[in-house]
Amino acid sequence: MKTHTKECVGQALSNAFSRRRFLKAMAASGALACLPGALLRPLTAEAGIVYEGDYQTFRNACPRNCYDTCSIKSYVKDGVLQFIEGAQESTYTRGGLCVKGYAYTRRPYEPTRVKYPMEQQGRGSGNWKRLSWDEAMDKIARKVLEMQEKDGNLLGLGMTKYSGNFGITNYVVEGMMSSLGYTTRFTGTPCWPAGIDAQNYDLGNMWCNDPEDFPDARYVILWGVNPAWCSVHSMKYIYAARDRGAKIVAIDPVMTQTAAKADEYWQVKTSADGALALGMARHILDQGLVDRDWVDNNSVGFEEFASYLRNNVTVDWAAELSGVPAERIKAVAEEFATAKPATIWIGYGMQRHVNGGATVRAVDALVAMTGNVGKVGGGARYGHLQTWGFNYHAMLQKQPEGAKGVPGKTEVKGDFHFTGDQGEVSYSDRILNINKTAQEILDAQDPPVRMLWVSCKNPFSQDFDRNKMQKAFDKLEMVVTVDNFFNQTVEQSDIVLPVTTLFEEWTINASYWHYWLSINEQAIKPMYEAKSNIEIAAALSKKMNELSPGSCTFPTEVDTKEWMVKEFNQNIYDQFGLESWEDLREGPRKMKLASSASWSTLEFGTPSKKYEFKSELCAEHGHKALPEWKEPREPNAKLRLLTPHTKFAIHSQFNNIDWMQEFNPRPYVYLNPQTASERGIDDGDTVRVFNDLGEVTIQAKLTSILPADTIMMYEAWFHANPYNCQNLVDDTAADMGSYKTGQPGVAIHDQFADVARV
Ligand SMILES: Nc1nc2c(c(=O)[nH]1)N[C@H]1C(S)=C(S)[C@@H](COP(=O)(O)OP(=O)(O)OC[C@H]3O[C@@H](n4cnc5c(=O)[nH]c(N)nc54)[C@H](O)[C@@H]3O)O[C@H]1N2
Ligand SMILES: Nc1nc2c(c(=O)[nH]1)N[C@H]1C(S)=C(S)[C@@H](COP(=O)(O)OP(=O)(O)OC[C@H]3O[C@@H](n4cnc5c(=O)[nH]c(N)nc54)[C@H](O)[C@@H]3O)O[C@H]1N2
Ligand code: SF4
Ligand SMILES: [Mo]
Repeated sequence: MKTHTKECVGQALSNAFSRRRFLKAMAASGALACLPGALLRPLTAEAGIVYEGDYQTFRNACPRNCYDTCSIKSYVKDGVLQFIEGAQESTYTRGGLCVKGYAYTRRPYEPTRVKYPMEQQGRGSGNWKRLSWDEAMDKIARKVLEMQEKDGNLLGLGMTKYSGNFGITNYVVEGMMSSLGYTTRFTGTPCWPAGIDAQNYDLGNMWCNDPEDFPDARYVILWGVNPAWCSVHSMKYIYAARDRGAKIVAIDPVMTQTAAKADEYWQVKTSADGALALGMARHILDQGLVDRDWVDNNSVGFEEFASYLRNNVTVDWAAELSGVPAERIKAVAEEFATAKPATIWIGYGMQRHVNGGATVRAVDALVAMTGNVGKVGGGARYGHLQTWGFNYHAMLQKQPEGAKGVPGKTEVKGDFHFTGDQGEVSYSDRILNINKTAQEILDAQDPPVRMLWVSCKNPFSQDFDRNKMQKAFDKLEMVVTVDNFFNQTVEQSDIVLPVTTLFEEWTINASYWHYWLSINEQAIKPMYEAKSNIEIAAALSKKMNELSPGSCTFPTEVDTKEWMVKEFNQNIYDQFGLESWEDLREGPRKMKLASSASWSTLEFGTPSKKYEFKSELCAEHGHKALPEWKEPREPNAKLRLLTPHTKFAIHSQFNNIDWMQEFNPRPYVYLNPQTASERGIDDGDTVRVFNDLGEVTIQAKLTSILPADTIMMYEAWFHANPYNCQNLVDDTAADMGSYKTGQPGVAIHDQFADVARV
């Protein structure tokens, strides 16, 4: 505390000041409001410290798993973060953040933050006792050594980490595990794996156009994506496309805010998009609107695809399955095929289905058969990892001499397998599926998962089947969670360790959507006793080596900034035209793109080097070679349940912060008035949403944005509120994902439930 006197005194002031700014910015122009630059005095620099008037300024970046990965400029006075704005230098961020982003000023100072290492007397009791760092590390290290002693290896130590903070240095959590030995890792991703595999089969990689070239499109289909909430900065490009004459079509079972802005909206039946895409493809074929030139020169398997369409697909069939009128399917198919360039933004929501990968392949095919792949303003846009070629030094740590694990080398499945493969090894980690975390913990034997290390991850809120997760946690002998807040997983942990917020550490942030790179400078000192994930690894190593010399290879003294610098390499410098990483202190940089179009050379990454309408590799992996229709999941309750992402939170983050609660104080289940009246439910009634897995008691909100067969709750964590949609969401796998991410995706939107008045 001593070192933070100034911050703490400044805190009340700071927050009163910046809260007013926050509300003003919100009021000014919605989500993209930016702060008035005229208030700021000119820039002066001394000894690497940048001042604007009385404020010291810093470069930061939003590290959440958001398309936008905003570049942030932060203003600090007397060691206190006063306010932030979107960086002006990035044409993508263009000076503005989202409603959540503006609340960042509050995050370091939020009163409910985890401030010290603490131990809970009985999981779920809320009876927390403060520990010193030394005491916390001692308890953890002794447990690690006990497992090593008992099992002869560390496979009893499990680690789960995902998208709490995607700063490159946070891969240190994996590195810390490797430095202890061969451990159990939960791998895979709930975000986008089915679509990644689909794009790999079709194109040979996942690679999207620069979103800043949307204005060049003459036709834009937003398919199962909600950028008005999930990628707010992309909307300006979509509006720009429309201003230049493009038509915008949105396809979603929910009339989202994105759909509300479109020129045409299709309320597709959930999980029926594959049929819709194939119906459009059949009509394009029948009308002779296939781009023969493109297809002949750049693809394989089109004739087989065409004959599949002729024999199995009709527009009427597609209309019946999807609920979209046949004449609209025909009209939009014709418009799409003739407007050049035309593009489709394929959302992640659409592929979280048992047929999600097959659906993405059918949508890719529409873009390819109309010759729109490789074109500026065109493309089947899904995501990319072009700007992520860092050293992953923090991640690639060496196991201690003599460490044992799973015999043999792990078959490295997919590009996302981050276990620090060290070349010739006789042992490897035990790999479990992150999308079935609860089941995997329940099933793991010899040894069982005894201890779980949770970092940048909130399994109780974000993983699937909460009742099963509770049973799984009951099996664990020790749970350590590293977090900023006392979230629902911390509630079920034995020890919590306080971690820095983005303003308190150094890191680097890249995007999976746009092509900008940002540095994240330390702008304020760590609050209370928070440490960065790198410092936590060093502290653990120190204790491990004290108790048992040689038991951990991680350095015991670290400097987070130096570790950030170690992540850069010449390729990154060349890619972004940087002399040194320090150039990023002047502002974010954009990759030097040969073209804004992905695949502009039309040399694809597939085995044939062409676009593959027919993929033998896909067939080898147990799917259809062609992008055929795949049946959806059988309903197991009366209504379909959707739990998509909300405007006011990223998963379990933001919404717990007091400022955000002013915007979004409570959760609701949303239902169509007809669904409600059939059940005698009025707006505002307390209802029970239930299925075989569990139930949620919640207030009802009636809305006509949903069809009558669907109910919806947004995934989110409300501080001091037991709400959790995972009581109702199971861990059924999506069809694809194993090829590139090592694990299949998860059918988050193939869920069913019913609702009744309490
Ligand atoms: N029902 C349903 N479930 C879903 C989804 C859905 O649509 N519906 N979406 C899925 C998707 S796409 C995703 S990406 C996942 C996301 O799920 P998670 O990966 O769990 O992501 P978050 O909830 O954003 O963050 C997890 C935790 O990281 C913490 N954190 C933040 N910064 C740091 C840091 O610097 N260090 C450490 N150690 N911790 C930090 C946060 O406080 C938070 O408690 O959820 C999935 N689950
Ligand atoms: N505000 C905010 N922004 C975010 C996030 C957040 O939680 N909040 N999360 C970030 C992360 S981790 C991710 S993965 C992305 C996700 O970004 P998006 O993919 O845009 O968001 P989702 O809510 O996952 O799903 C998008 C839409 O898919 C629809 N959908 C579901 N099933 C189907 C279907 O069968 N067919 C069709 N056509 N549509 C369907 C849903 O109704 C939803 O409107 O956003 C990122 N940005
Ligand atoms: S959540 Fe997304 S839009 Fe908001 S500040 Fe972060 S990166 Fe930007
Ligand atoms: Mo995600």
